[in-house]
Amino acid sequence: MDSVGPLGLQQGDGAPGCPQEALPCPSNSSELVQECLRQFKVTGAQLRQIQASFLDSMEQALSGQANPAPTVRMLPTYVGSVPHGTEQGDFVVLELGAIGASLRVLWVTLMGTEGHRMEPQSREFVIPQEVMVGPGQQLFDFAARCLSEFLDALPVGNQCLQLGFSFSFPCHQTGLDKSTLISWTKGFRCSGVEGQDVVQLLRDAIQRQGAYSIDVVAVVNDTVGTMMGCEPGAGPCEVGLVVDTGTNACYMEEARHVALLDEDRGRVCISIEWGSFSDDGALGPVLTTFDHILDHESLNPGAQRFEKMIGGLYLGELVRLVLAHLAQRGVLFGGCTSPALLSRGGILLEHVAEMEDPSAGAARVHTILQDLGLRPRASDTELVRHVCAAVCTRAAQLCAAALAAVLSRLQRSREQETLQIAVATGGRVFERHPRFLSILQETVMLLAPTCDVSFIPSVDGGGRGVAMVTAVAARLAAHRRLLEETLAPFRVTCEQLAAVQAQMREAMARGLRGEASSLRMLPTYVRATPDGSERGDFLALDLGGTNFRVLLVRVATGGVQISSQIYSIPECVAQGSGQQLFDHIVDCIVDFQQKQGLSGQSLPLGFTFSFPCRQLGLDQGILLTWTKGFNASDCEGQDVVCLLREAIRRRQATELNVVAIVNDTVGTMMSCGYEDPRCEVGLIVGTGTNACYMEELRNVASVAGDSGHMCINMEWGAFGDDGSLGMLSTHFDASVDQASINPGKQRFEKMISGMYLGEIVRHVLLHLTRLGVLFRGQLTQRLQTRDIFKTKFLSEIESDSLALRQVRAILEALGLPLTSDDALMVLEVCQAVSQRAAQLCGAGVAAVVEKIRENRGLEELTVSVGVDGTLYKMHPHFSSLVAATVRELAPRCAVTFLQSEDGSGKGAALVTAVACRLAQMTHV
Ligand code: 0WK
Ligand code: BGC
Ligand code: BGC
Repeated sequence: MDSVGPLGLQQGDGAPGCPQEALPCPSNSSELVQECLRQFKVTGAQLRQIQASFLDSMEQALSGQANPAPTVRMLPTYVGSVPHGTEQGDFVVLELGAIGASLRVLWVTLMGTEGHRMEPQSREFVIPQEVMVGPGQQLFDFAARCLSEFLDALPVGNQCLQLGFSFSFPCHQTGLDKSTLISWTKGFRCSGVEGQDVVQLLRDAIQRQGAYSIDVVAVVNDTVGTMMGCEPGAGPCEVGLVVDTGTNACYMEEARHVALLDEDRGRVCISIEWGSFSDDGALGPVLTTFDHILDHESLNPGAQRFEKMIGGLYLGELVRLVLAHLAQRGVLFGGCTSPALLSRGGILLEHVAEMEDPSAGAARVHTILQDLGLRPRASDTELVRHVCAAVCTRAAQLCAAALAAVLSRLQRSREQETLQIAVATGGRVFERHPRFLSILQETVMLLAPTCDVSFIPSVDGGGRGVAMVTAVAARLAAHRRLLEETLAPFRVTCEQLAAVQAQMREAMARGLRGEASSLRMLPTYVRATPDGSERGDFLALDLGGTNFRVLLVRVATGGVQISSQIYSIPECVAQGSGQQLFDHIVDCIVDFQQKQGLSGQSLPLGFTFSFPCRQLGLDQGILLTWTKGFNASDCEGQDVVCLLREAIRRRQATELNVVAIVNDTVGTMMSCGYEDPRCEVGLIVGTGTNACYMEELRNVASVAGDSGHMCINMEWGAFGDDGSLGMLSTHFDASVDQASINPGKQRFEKMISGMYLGEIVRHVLLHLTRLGVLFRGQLTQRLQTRDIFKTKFLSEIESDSLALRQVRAILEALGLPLTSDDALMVLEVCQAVSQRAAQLCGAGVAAVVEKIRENRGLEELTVSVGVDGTLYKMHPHFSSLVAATVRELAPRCAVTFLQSEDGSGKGAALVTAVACRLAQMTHV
């Protein structure tokens, strides 16, 4: 008598053949078979338990639970929408892994909504066993060779072909064309591939093959291809179910339920990878000893347990193990076995499907068993059919339990009591097995009675679906290329930034010498930064930024106290008459004095006037030109201190004593200089942008004296107005400049500051929409509205803490019709525009600090820069990009950026205090 194997199964000496003397057919062979097959019976309760445990595992994985790791993977596939049939074009599809030991290449032509359906051309190539378990490079080279062989037969010429790669194994996808293999399944076990990006491996192999120019634009799991290939009339299918050598399903989940994704809108296709489902509690009771043997002898013991009970690669094996067991016990075939019966893979899915097919008579079963080297007796054929039926029925029922869990998940994620859904099915188990689909349908109806499910067989194994995804990927790839081309001019190189720095240095030198230069280098008559001895109460005005502020500044030994009030400057006043503007300013001052109980008190007043002024003294400033949307008449060329004093006179607010006018850069430098005496540069990046710094008086041609310092207001906003920034200016900058109230002016400012960045972004978005890259090409009225895209949106959209979902919310509030990819592209546009602005600003600061270092003939310079302005303060990355650019371009300067807390009003008060102190000293 043969020994009993460790699993308690009869294990003949394994040698095929018959026992010495033929074993009579035991009378109870049928019971013996039934008793053996009872193991494959799965009760309704067990199926429901599997369904429930499966659903739990799905939801644990969706929520990103890692410990214990759920046994189904729930992998996002980056396919965000079911096909809307508009896809067009010729695509090559390479299928690897869907159909066991062979790969398939297809040529698919998509005709869009209008055209009729074109039959894909395809060819199948058998993969040699040694290639399936050899080095990964060998497998991908084999695939690339098959690709060429297939294309050799087609008139493709040397056009660049777009390829969709259907790779039917568990992969972590990070994009439509980026996918890392987690683990092989289904008889594949090539080395050097797990953990690698399989798209890159294929691209490298195609490169090595070098026969055709093929662009691999998408990698797709076969379930996704099956779902996407669903006949438009029948669908849309929102579940893809494959039972071929392996088994798996995908479905459209609400993106907000997928923790891995930073999406809250729309749906995303999830590849469940249910082959790895195992839950001892639920599956343990239905696993038979044959399942354990099969798993133990498989290439990946312990893995894909669920798949090994359903997949076509295993159904034949399970039947073989049962038949071998029954034969060795003399229950079947008179105890005879055969090499096919005793060797792995001896019985294939085709055998099982045919033997179970009611239309295939006993004779056909007999023939098949004979072809397997067996000598079946008449009674054997029916018993064999029972074995096939038991194995396949269980497979279909288990598949149904999993599918029912998916349907329950869909009901939950869509909060629907009932669900009407189309499931695309693919794979040879469906095609070849006569009853698999019907058992599946019946069981699903039992387990998911509130779901109305229609099963749509995929017409060509998903090749079309893969082509659909490839078409979408190709469109997205084309969009990405157009986005990159559009944003390329904003990518400023280090060399270009160094050139800007050098040009700014030359312009500074020319400006200081009083020669023609786009940098006016205006002396401010501030000769020193505060030394802490300033004292007194001062009124200060702060005009030119986002807000107009009136301040009371008390400078005392204990420090500086400020109380202030913001007043608005309506556009009609900013662009009205100068008299109206200055009368409005004085009204605000008087209102402030009343509120502060200062009425009648004569306090020295410092006026931060943030516009280019040629100063003739501390309290004399001739407005050269308005900027930042101001355009009040009869002011340019006027001394604004006089204009203010006239308005004060008109208002009889005689107690107001204007002592100093300062630029906001100077006010900011002084304000920060009060805390840090090394602060010798003032920088504003707000509505406008500008900088000032302490220059050696000897270098200032327009002011007498060779010793000491003079703070110079560079008015760098106008840098490049002589065309010197032409090489960096884009046609978007030109559009913004043309549409501004001062075209041709403030070109540097218009590439950097808050008043313009939003507009630059809007023009880029318009351009990309016209190209069809964004917003489905819909040019909405809102997007064509000037200034609708505020610069603060850039700061919000680029903040790291903001998920794409919030980016979407901002854009939707703008009434922009978003697709899921749009938000990401808008974010990239904002990043490109703000990054260039910060780098250009950094190049400017580098020019200034290097000037100071060289002025003082220092090897190393330590200096602080006082900064203010909404853009600099609010944008999440602007300040760090400026600092990084300065480190790059001025490595011998240790620069500290001090964000001004109290604005330049305090600075204006300090300048006034210094002026008052100097005035007292001269009067003493
Ligand atoms: C606050 C300063 C003010 C300056 C403004 C610039 O107190 O003088 O003009 O920053 O920033 P913005 O308000 O334009 O963003
Ligand atoms: C793979 C899946 C694939 C399924 C059907 C499984 O072994 O892990 O990715 O979808 O087989 O081909
Ligand atoms: C003005 C400067 C000012 C800067 C920042 C520019 O438009 O010309 O004077 O410093 O904006 O507010």
